[in-house]
Amino acid sequence: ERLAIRRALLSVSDKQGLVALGKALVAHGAQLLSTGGSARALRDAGLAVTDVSEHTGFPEILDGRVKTLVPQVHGGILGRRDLPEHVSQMARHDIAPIDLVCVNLYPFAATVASGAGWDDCIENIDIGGPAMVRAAAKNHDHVAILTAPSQYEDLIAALEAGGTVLEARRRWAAEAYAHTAAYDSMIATWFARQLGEEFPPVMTLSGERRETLRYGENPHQKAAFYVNGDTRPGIATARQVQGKALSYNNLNDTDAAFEAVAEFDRPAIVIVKHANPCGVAVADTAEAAWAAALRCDPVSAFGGIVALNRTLDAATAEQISTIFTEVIVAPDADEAAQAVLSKKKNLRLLLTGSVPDPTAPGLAFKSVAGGFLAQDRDAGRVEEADLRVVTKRAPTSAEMQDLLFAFRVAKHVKSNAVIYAKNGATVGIGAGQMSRVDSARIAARKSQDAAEAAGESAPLTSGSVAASDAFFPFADGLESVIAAGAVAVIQPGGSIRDQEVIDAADRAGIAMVFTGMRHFRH
Ligand code: 93A
Repeated sequence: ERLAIRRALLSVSDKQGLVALGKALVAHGAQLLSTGGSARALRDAGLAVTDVSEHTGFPEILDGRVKTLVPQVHGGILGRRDLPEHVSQMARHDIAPIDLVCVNLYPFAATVASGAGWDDCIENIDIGGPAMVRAAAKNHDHVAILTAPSQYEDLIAALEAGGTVLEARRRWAAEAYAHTAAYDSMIATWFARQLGEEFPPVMTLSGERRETLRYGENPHQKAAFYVNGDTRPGIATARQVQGKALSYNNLNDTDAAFEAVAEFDRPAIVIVKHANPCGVAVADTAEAAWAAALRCDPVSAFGGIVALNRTLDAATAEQISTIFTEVIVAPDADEAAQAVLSKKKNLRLLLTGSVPDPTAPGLAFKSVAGGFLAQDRDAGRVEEADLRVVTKRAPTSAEMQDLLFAFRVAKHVKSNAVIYAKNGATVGIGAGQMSRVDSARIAARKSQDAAEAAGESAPLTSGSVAASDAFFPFADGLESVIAAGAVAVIQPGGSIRDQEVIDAADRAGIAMVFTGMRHFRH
């Protein structure tokens, strides 16, 4: 059974698609009721609109805080058309039924994000909007509720087919409650923050479903991607220019790659496999950075995710396309680069508009049995001034640049992480081992393999610098790094055996600096 729409109430902050929706409703015989700004937008498009205040006989008062919070509106939404008692009460109180409510709420998140003050944020807490949304969703047997411009198309199609069906109204109702739940959770979190509680007593992870994914990490796991309205440039806000849909693993890896590449000021390339970088480089151009990053581990780079912190140009796009790549993510890509990549139908190209601030605060979550862990995202970064030289020999200025580079890479490599770097490029990455010595050895061995593949006689690690994401608990890890050819080392320090480790460094004549900051990543 299809329900026709005789009266619709439109009250939206996001005016996108509003006029098209209004036109379709009028064309199908509906009367439009609307509030201040929405009514104006509809009228400007030449549509006949009744102001809610005129309809109810009650003006908008208290600076708009009370616009729709009146029985004529809520009775019109909540009244059951199948109960004679409801129908007669509505008639007695002169309440006309409202068959469609289209509302999206005051932009609370955007107001907070804009850095607005307390009063502004409070004023942007929508009261009347959620009340109508929840009321209409409750009475979905008789009323359709729309909360996002992306739903208008379906509604217009339903009008053309003679009205809305119950199944669609139930789906819209579910989306409506998800919308108001996410909204209130945002407000609750904001309040707790204002009170100085970074971690509120109750935390609801809220987001809107962007898409249902084909599967999760493995084909037997179901999965979906949720976005929370955070405007941080990256995976959630990126525009996909070409290629098929991203998988769960693609999303995770692309996020890791783009967050890592954002660490660098110079043109940089990060190649990621299984959420770990397998090649990172900075250079004067993205093309040069690509060549240097690829050289680190060309075998692993096959089927990888490539991230840039600069606009992708045609020359770099050409080079990247010489190997099989799953995803390229960059702030932008010029037309020539897009033309190059368009020949690779399966390659996904994501453009983010800009690069995120790696030092910006934010939260990170991890699920555990029975709950989840919440922590600040790792926004820490060390600069040269934070370093303490602990060896007799101090790093040269070239070594210093590479040390800072390598430690920044270490932050994005799963622990235990050991990274060798030279001339602004990684030359060996050891990730995710249970022992630091193993990470050091694996990185050196992979570098040896890379050198052999490139037909070079010396391992790439000889004369390199090395970074460790956490301190060396014993001298053995450091000795293994020295054996691989590292001449300078960066590590947090802080082990009770620091002196043994420093002595080993001095015996080998290498330079070592302590950061005082650790970058575990699990
Ligand atoms: O200030 S409110 O909480 N009080 C209300 O009675 C009310 N009714 C609708 N906010 C209210 N709204 C909201 O106004 C809607 O949720 C929508 O976001 C906005 C649309 O206002 P306008 O049509 O004037 O742009």
